[in-house]
Formats: sequence, C-alpha cells, structure tokens
Amino acid sequence: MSHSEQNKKGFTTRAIHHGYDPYSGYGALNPPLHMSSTYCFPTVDEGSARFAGEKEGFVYSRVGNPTTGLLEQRLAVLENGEAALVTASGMGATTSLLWTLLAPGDEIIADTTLYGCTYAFFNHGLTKFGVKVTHADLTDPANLANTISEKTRAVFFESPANPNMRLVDIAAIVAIARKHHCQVIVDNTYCTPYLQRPLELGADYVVHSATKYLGGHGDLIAGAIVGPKEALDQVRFYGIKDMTGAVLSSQDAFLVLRGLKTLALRMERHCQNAQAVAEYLSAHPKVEICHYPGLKTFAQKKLAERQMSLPGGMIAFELKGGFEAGRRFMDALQLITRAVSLGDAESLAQHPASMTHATYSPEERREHLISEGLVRISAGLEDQDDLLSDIDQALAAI
Ligand code: 7XF
Repeated sequence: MSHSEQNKKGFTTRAIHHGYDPYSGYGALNPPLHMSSTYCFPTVDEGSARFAGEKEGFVYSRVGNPTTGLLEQRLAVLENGEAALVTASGMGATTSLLWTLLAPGDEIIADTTLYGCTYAFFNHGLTKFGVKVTHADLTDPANLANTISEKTRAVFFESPANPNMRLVDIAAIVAIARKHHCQVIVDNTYCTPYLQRPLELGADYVVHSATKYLGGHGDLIAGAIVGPKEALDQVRFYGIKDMTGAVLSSQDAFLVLRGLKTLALRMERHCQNAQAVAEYLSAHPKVEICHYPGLKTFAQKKLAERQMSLPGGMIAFELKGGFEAGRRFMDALQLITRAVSLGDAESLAQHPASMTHATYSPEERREHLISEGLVRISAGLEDQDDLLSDIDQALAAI
C-alpha cells in the first residue's frame, strides 16, 4: 500500500500499518529493529554530502535511525502533523524543543499547573539562562490576552493538567497566540492523539511523554514532539544533536511501535474503567471531590466534550480528612498499585504533593492549585469490578 493510500485509512489502521511495507526486505510482518549507532558511507564524498544535508541517508543514530524514523512517521500521521521527532523521555521532548525555540530575553507563558519536572525545568532551568517564565491561569483564555507581550515566543500547557485535571481551551488559546505571532505547545500526554489532536485545533507543537499511553506497558521511557518539518529539523540538528542528546534508543522505539498497535483499544478501556471509578468515588460519602472530565459535576464538562473524544483514563480526587485519609486509602490498596507514572495496563495510585509534584514548594503548590490532599489514579485495563472492590475496601479501611 502506498503512503498516500495509508493516509486515508482510519486511526487504528494507521497506528498498525503506516510507513512500513511487510512485503519489503525479508518479508517480516514486524518492522525490523535496527540496532546500529553508525552507518557506512560508500565513499567520502557520499559521507560529506550526507553530513551537509545534500543527500538523504543515515549518518549516526543521534540524528536518525530507521526504527525511530518509522515511529516518527507513525506519530506524525496519528497527531495529523507534518513531522515528528522522538526523544529519550517526555522531558527530553520538552527541553529539546524549548532549548531550540527560545533565547535569552524571550518570554514563555505557561499554564498555572504543570507536571512537576516540567515546572522545575521552566522555573529552575529556563530562567537560569535568561528566559522569562510567566504563569497564567489559561483555563480562562482572557488571562493569556492580558499577559501576552511582544516578547512572548511561546505558550505551553497540558490539557488535562497533571495532576488536577484542569482543561485549557486549545482553539481559544491559539486564536489569541496567533494575533501575537506566538507559538502554542500542548503537552498531549494525558489524551494521546486518540482522544485529542491539538494540531487540528491550530496548535504549533504537541509534546508527549510516550512513557505513558503511547508505550502503554510501563516498560520504557520515551518522548515525542510533533509539528512542522522545518522546525523539527532544527530541533533534531540542534536541540537534540548539540543541546540535550536526548535520543531514543531503537529498542524502545520498537516497543512504542508495538504499543501503538493497541492504542485505540487500550484508550477505550482506560476511559471505561476511569468513568466507572470516578462515578463510584464521586458518589461515596468519604470523598470530598472527584475531578474527572466524564462526570456530570465536572466544572469544564462542555469543553471536555468539545475538545476530547472521550474523557480519558486519569482521575484526581480528595477525601474528607485530607492527606491523612488519602495516605490510609493508598496504603490499603491491594490491587491498584502505589506508583507514579500513568497509562499502563496496571492501575496506579500516587500522591502528587509528595511524589510527582514534590518539585514545587508547599507555597508553590498552593499558588499552582495542587492541593496537598489530592490523590491521583491512572485507571488501568483490569476488570472493572475488581478495581471497584479494591477501592471500596480501601475506602472502608480509612
Ligand atoms: O520524561 P517522562 O517520559 O517521564 O515524561 C515527563 C512528563 C511530561 N508530561 C507529562 C504530562 C507527564 O505526566 C510526564 C511524566 N509524568 C509522570 C507522572 O506524572 O507520573 C512521571 C513520574 S515522576
């Protein structure tokens, strides 16, 4: 099947087939895993031409490898972007992109709530090198309009935000950023392109922690950037090659390619399980509040329905009795595993204030709307009844 024919296929067909012809080479059903750090040049002139970018062809795996290249093609087509670049981690994606786009004196506006290490990179990394970082509550796009200036080069946010599930209206943010020639970067880790495609809403770049749903099996660390080809070439040949070196190994790319084949199926099940868990929690007398975009009580339900095809697999909630009750609940869990990360087959529970968001000081967490009592659950793929009975017994143990 030609590439243009593959492009017309549905999401899952592309996730399984795009960019690889099993009848090529040895006829292997699965794309080969190319484990080579370097590539040979038939002549010196050929090698020099490849280095100069005058000829196509691989040079060295820090700038390209056939297996990571296939994953890049697949992620680009799933996010509906021009090109993609895979990285050694989600942090590698964000840092490689921003070290490329920003220069001293530039400003970046980020949403109030960010994943802990992204927050640390912005506020303890970018600022050290003369980039001004401004946080604004982007759940109200008017706050962007009031903050943006001619120095603002980029706007960065997660939707839903990790860990408190605040949503940002991507199209509304893009409309304001456009007027100021400012680039919009969306961390789409929580949704994956199966639930939300920010580039179709006008965003310039999507970044991912592919460690999560894209890989899907808790066995690797990986990241990705999707966006315009010319800009991603700069990230590849400067951000990755010279600045971060955050290259994804071909073995991990192979595993993410395997994960992508079941992405749609897994996301459907994650969402079903999360909906059931969120409904159960929100109806329970020991639960103070449950944040899940699929709940009728969710403050941004309309935006969730407009922007996401399903409400996702992540839930945040607070118990009456705050963190002490949350700690007892988590320690009592028997099936749901106490661990950070998300998007795995196993359901995972963690305490953001002391774990994923411990990079914020307590005052910063207050300012950035990350409550000390919040418990986060990544709904896995287990049987729903088993998840609900584990939650039930853990709530009874408080
Ligand atoms: O570098 P990583 O592959 O771990 O990805 C960083 C990252 C980027 N964006 C979002 C929205 C993320 O959630 C992450 C990683 N978060 C994990 C978590 O929240 O559990 C990390 C465990 S400390």
